[in-house]
Amino acid sequence: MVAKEVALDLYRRLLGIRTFEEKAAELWHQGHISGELHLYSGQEAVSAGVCAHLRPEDPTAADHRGHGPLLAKGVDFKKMMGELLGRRTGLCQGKGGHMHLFDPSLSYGCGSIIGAAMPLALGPALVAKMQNRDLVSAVFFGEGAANQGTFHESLNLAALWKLPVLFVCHDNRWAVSVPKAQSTAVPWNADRASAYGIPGVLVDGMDAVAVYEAAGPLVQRARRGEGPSLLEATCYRFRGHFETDPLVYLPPGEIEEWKAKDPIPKLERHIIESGFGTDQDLKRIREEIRAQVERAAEFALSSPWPEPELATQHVFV
Ligand SMILES: Cc1ncc(C[n+]2csc(CCOP(=O)(O)OP(=O)(O)O)c2C)c(N)n1
Repeated sequence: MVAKEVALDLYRRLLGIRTFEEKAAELWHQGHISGELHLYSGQEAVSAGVCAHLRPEDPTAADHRGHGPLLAKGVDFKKMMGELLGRRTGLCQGKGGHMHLFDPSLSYGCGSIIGAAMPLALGPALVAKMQNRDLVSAVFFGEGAANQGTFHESLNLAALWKLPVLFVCHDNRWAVSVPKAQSTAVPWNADRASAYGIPGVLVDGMDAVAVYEAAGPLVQRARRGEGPSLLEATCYRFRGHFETDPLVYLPPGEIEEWKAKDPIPKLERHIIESGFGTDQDLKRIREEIRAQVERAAEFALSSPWPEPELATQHVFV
């Protein structure tokens, strides 16, 4: 049971992600976004529940499906939408695109190479430890990435050096079209944590309150200097791997089965049943967030393209 403020805060984070992602899908299908688009719809509770414990200065890394943690940390919708549309006003002046989002104000970065974010999360964790700062480095990835060597190397070194890292694995059942059961030797990645002597926790990633409650003690132990842990959240992506995915590999009825567990109506029921808010209150929040996302889309669509000269700025060599 969480307090009213926490439940409503989680609701805003869930809605921020879902509403932004739906608008991004619409803009992609209208041809406003170049390249592929890997959306986070369905997995919102994982980022919302974890990021509610993070401070802006906590280093946060993610992979190709990285919109969730950035939105959950409270990114400026306008700057993020600008980046998706490749505009000059985007987070990276339109040069990164949707898979390469960087926001120094939220200590956030993501990239397209599967498994690459985990070792990168150890660097800022080591710095925090050496500087005696109580920061937590959170890294978000998929269950497919958990079969990369980088997962095991990162868990091992983080455990050995007792680094303040929270590894967050989204088990959304599919790595593109490969089901977890055909790629992973054990049913749960959380169990792999024991091989490195660190806590591994399995949580229902369709339940924002459950994720919030599971992540809290792990974040706090990292802040106290007690080392890393692994949180595995069972979840599901409500859209294709990317927007051109025909979804031919899915067993019939699977998407519908998971949509019935949608984290947003679940939290709405919890809020209403706990007396934390009424239907009207929730409608007001939905409208407010919808308006913010619409304004961000208008801002991005009317933003200029980056000047060609910018191509060579921020290039090291
Ligand atoms: C090193 C590397 N290999 C392959 C790819 C192509 N690729 C992109 S997403 C993906 C699957 C990732 O699955 P998972 O980690 O479960 O994340 P999900 O897409 O389910 O969020 C692959 C193989 C890549 N981007 N990087």
